[in-house]
Amino acid sequence: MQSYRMSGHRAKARPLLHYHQSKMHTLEPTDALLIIDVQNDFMPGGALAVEDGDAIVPIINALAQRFDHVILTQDWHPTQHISFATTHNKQPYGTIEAPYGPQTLWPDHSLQHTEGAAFHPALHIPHAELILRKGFRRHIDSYSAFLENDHCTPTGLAGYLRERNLKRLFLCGLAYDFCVRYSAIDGKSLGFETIVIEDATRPVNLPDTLTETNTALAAANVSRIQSTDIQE
Ligand code: VGL
Ligand code: ZN
Repeated sequence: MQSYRMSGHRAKARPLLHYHQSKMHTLEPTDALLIIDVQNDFMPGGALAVEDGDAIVPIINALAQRFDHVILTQDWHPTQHISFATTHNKQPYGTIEAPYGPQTLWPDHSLQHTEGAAFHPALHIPHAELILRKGFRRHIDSYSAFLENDHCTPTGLAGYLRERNLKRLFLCGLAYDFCVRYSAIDGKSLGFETIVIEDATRPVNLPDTLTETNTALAAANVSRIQSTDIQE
């Protein structure tokens, strides 16, 4: 955090830098872009559609070109997954009590090896180094790219990043208030500097989830920036 003090009579008053105003970020070789779940089922018309979800695809394509290291995640569920409302004969968007705590129920989505689970066809990141699949255990959902929803089963991503000496993560993708949120918070608590690129993400927007996410990210000291705040 930086603020400007008046020093000497020639100093011109400059506005204080508010905490929510982002500073410019210069990319370093130990940075990675972590792109969460840019899959057909989360696009308009998809099984679990995120409003305007497709608007981020060109932004992410352009962003990715500026990173040496890019990692994609892919939500990847088996049939009868615990997060599917149909598995419990319930309506989507309610909550059940799973052994690991509350679990939101969703329409069937990201079914392994279906068109809905495929990446958006316009996503073009030939140099992506890792595609990490998550949510493949029938009895545990995984919003976070690091830890499944029991908050203890690791996906292996933290070990991968450490072994590759990747220290700072810029997050984007879908959905802001679920998988981006939990990935950012877990990444931060596992010791990575973690930054969310706001214009390259969109929320599902269930009741309260957007404001809860903003509060949770602020509490975890995860910063939020615009893609234009990144300079070469
Ligand atoms: C997601 C709900 C269920 C996400 C995945 O990618 O944010 N949300 N599965
Ligand atoms: Zn899912």
